[in-house]
Amino acid sequence: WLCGRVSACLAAVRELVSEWAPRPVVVGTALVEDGMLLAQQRRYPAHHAGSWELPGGRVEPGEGEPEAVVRECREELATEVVPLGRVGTDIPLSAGSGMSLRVWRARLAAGARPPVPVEHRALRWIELSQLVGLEWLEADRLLLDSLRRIMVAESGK
Ligand code: 9L3
Ligand code: MG
Repeated sequence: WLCGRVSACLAAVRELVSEWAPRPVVVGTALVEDGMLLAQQRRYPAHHAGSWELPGGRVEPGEGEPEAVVRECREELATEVVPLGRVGTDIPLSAGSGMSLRVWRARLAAGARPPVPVEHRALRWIELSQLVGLEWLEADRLLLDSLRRIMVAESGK
């Protein structure tokens, strides 16, 4: 009887700890130049193909978030960016994945090459008026208000 109680108790503790554990982070990059935001169109997986997203991907073990932003932009856009700070709030990604999307504002590094779509179908510099009409991934769409604010701030410079 005691063994049963102890193992039930351990199971409950294990469940609590896994809920408290930080969710693995996927970084997104809000690259804004001249008041325009860079969006990229996914090619895979099938249920994401054709939708638009901010460039980025999973933070690797031992990697900082700004480092992950720089690495993902090298891999996906073949360019150099400078992370500037967080944008908006964490967005939980699709149920079951246990990951969160965390977006960083960035600019192109001095002398950086223009971004190109290395593994995506297309890239597009989006103006404010085009922001809402784009077919964004669900998670990215939740950040449109925050993105609009930084585009407005940047276009005033
Ligand atoms: N995701 C959503 N919005 C984004 C990014 C970069 C990623 N702006 C989601 C799509 C995938 C997961 O995060 O389910 C991992 O991203 P990736 O490694 O496939 O880019
Ligand atoms: Mg990616």
